[in-house]
Amino acid sequence: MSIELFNLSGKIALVTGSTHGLGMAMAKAMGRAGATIVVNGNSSQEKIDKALVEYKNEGIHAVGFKFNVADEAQVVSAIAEIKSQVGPIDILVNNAGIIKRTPLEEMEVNDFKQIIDVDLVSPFIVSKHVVKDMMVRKQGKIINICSMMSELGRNTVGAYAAAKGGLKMLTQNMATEWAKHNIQINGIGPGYFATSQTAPIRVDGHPFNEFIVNRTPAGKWGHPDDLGGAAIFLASKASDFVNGHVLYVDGGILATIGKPSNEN
Ligand code: GCO
Repeated sequence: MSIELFNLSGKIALVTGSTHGLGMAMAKAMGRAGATIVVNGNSSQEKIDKALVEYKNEGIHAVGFKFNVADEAQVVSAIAEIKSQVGPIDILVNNAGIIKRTPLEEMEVNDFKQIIDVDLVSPFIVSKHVVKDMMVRKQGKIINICSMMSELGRNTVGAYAAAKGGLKMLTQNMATEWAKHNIQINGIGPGYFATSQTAPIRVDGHPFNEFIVNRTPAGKWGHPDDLGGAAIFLASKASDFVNGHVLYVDGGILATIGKPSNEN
């Protein structure tokens, strides 16, 4: 019985921004649990095709769809195409996101708006159009990828924190409005992970690198594979009575005030 709880066989999972990084890691984990993965990217078809080879080499059934999650018309047409070519979406992971690290007082308004658009409005757009079918089918899983910045501020990431803080509350409101349709909407809050997005602040000798290792009780950066279990859990029957919850996978960062750098 327990293994069945986490079996995603027969399920179709759309993971936005899943050609690389955390999105790909979560998608691969759900694929290994049996789901068919709908891979999304917006940069190039070449990047999607390259990712599909990676999924295939791991024995994961994956199909690719290039569309911009911030463009409602593209989202509507992509969801219709996915439904006709693959089937109705059972699991939606709103992972696609961007970040710009700039002091608030120096940030261009357009840059601020772009981050809100991609990191907060897009999950609303994609969810709004995916949930319609879930309501009819009386089943569905939506997982919004939040952040440490859903709970904490940090210098130079104010727009991203505003978006991710909003995404936590949007997750709670989606649960409030849609749980009655047997749809579970939750979030995953990754701590600090070794990805291309954090590469600039992770380089050897960068002060932030040492800071995070010291600030994280586990004493290290997360590896993208560390998110797989949380994704499978929130995408599976095992979380059928979990709603509006953000599951932090952060090595303990949010559990502690931290410690002086000379303390073990
Ligand atoms: C940063 C990082 C973070 C992480 C992640 C933490 O500049 O602080 O990029 O934003 O990516 O979101 O949860």
